Amino acid sequence: MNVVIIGVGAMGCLFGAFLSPLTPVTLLGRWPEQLAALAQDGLTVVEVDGRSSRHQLWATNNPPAIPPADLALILVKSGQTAQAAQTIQPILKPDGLALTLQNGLGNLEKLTAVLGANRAVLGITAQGATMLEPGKIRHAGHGPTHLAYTPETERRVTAVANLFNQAGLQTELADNVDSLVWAKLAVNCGINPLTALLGVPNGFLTENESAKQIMMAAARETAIVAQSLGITLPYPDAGKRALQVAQATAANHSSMLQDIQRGAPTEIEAICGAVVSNGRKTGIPTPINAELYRMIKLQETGAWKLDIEKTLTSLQPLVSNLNTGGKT
Ligand code: KPL
Repeated sequence: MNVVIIGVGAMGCLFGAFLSPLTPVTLLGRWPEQLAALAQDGLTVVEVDGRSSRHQLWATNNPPAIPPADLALILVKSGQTAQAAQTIQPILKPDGLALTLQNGLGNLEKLTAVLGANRAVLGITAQGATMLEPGKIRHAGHGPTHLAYTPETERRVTAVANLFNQAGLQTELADNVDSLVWAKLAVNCGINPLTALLGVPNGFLTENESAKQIMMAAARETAIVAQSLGITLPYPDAGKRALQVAQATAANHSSMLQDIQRGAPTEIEAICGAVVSNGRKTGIPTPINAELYRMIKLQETGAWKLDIEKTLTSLQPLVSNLNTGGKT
C-alpha cells in the first residue's frame, strides 16, 4: 500500500514512524526546517519514559514527486483541509482512500467535496504527539484509533485497519461517524482551548480543581449539543471522558497550545466554533464554548496574555452557572 501523509507536524511524523517500516510512505509538507531536519538526521521519537528511537522518513514539498497513493493520511490543521484535498486529488488512485485523522468538525465534508464520498473516510485517534524541535517529537499519548466505514469503503478501510494494527497502532472499525467525531470533539473542547489559554500540559487539567471543572463542563456542554442533533456519544459522561484523556496524555502539550506557542492559527473554528454554531441551530446555549472561543481568538492576536489565575477566575462562574442550571 503506497501511503502519502499530508502534514509534517508531530502527528504526521508519528504516523510516518509507525507505518514506514511496513510500507512505502511519503510525507508531504511545507515547513522548511522540518524537511531539512528529516532529510539530514531522520526523525527521533521520544517516548514518555525517555526511551527514544530513530526513523528514516522520506519527506518532500513537491507533490509531483509522489507516487500514486492508495492511502492519503490527512494530518494538516483543519484550516488547511480544503487545500490538502486539492493537493492529493491528482495523487490519490481512483480506488484510493483519503483518511482524515484531524481534530474538529467539517474535515470529511471538505475531502468529500473534492474527492467524492467513495474516496474520503474519517477516523479519530487517541494517539498524541508533541513537536519538540524540527526532526524530534515526543510520543505523548497512546490509545486506540477508530476508522469509520460505509458499505462502499468497508473493504479498503479494513485493509487500512489491518496495516495500522500490524504497525502497532491499535485500530478498530466503527460504523457511526457522527458519534466518533463528536466524541473526539467533546474531548478537544474540554482540553485544547483551556491548555492553550493557561499555557500548561494536559495533565494540569487533572490536578487543578478549577481547571478540571471547566474542562469537564466544556466537554459536557458539547455532548448536550451532540444529543440535540440526535447523536449518541460512545460514553455516558463526556466530562469524565475528557478527564481520562487528559490523564492518559498528561505530558502532552495539546495541539492548540502548540499552535499558540509557534504563532500559528489554531483550530478553534472547527472545535468550539463548530459547537457554538451547531448549538445555535438546535437552540442549545453554549456559554462555555463561546467564551473559550472568544478568549482563543484574542490570544491568537496577542490580546489575551497568559495569566492562569485571571483565566480560571473569568471562566469559573460559567461552570457554576451550568451546575445550578442557570440559577445562582
Ligand atoms: O487531540 C488532542 C490534541 O491535542 O489535539 C488531545 C487528545 C487533547 C491530546 O493532546
